[in-house]
Amino acid sequence: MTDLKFTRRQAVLGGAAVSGAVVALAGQEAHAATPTHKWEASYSGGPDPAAHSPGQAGRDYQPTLTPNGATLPWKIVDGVKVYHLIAEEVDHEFAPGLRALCWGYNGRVHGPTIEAVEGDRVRIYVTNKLKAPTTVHWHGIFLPNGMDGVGGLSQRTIAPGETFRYEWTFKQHGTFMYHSHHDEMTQMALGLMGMIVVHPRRPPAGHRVDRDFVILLSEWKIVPGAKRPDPNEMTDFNVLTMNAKAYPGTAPLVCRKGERVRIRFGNLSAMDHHPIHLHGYYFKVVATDGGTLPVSAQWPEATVLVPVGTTRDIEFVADAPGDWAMHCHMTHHVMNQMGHDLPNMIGVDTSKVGSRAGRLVPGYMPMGQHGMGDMAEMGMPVPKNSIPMVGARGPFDYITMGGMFTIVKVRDEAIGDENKDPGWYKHPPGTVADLARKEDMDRDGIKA
Ligand SMILES: [Cu+2]
Repeated sequence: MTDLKFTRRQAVLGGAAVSGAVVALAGQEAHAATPTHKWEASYSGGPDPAAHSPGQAGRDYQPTLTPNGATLPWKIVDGVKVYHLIAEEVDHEFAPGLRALCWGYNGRVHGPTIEAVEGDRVRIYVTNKLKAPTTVHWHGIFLPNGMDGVGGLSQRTIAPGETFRYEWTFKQHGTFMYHSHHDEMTQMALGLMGMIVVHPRRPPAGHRVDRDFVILLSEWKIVPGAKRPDPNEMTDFNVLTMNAKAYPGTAPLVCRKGERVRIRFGNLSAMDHHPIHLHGYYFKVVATDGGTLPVSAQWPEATVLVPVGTTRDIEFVADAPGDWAMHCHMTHHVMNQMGHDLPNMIGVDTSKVGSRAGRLVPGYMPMGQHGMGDMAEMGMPVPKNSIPMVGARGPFDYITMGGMFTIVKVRDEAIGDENKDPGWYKHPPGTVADLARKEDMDRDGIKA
């Protein structure tokens, strides 16, 4: 009885727990018929997911948007959604000025987002065009053990040139990921990963949003000038990415004022968790890769920690127009190809060093005595194909961040569905911080 009361209360509090309530109210029999013994709040589709026809965009869900990425196309064969992933080497641009030979899927780094609906039967072919064996693991998905994709443990690896078939029925909704699960350290460091979004068959109340973005966080070591990422790196990652792009290569997230926005983060970095901070808003953390959180358990944040190997969904209403920064709050993760074996020059008087050292090392330039902020714009000679310290020119000045940084652009006017960059925000007069006026300072007794 206690359980029933609790579940009813949850059902009143929010839609996310409704399926749990249905199970509890219908009693033991219904519980036995439930297709998974797992967390009921992540399942909305009724007792038999296999009885559903393939989910349709528009009718059953609002498609997600993967900035800088794509959604994997599918076709329907005898009621089954058929997808094809091709693992292959890809010449990938991280940001203007930096390319590297990575491993990805279907000509992309990372792979395209796989999108489906609860109850969909899916068949995913994986062709291996790499020179090494590989597998694909479907992170967080309830599936038969032999479809789990762990090389050696649940299947033999896919040899170069082979095509494997994975097949299951989605019995849950949420945000998940896929990645190689063979020679993981190497293959994930080179980019073999992507996101999976499964929409609820019967969206709980309040589930529908106007913009539904997908962002996969990852990290790389690319020695300036090198042609390939270095998978042996353990600590000193120097290219931090959202959907495999480092700012200024990252596309903005474009929203219209008043829209309900969801951002689904995944983190498949090798070694780092990323606290992602959104300026100008608070949001609610509404789901993890373990399923939807009951409304009573959702918590407000302005920064969401996305630990490695997890997903986090956040939701907010975009009610404040502007160009709002969204970035990892680890400050070394918003730098591009930063080296970390530098002497600390802060506060050092280098006025005489330059000319003396210049006699020994032509072109020597002492720097860093006032910080790193100016270095990106100095136009120092750098190795070909590298972007050390690079940020981007903003509407007011140089933006000194790179890496895991993007901009949420909220506009009053209509913006279309293509996530097209609307340019810089035009601030209403008098709403931008600027030089203080003398009469204001005099009035307020401020002496400078
Ligand atoms: Cu980070």
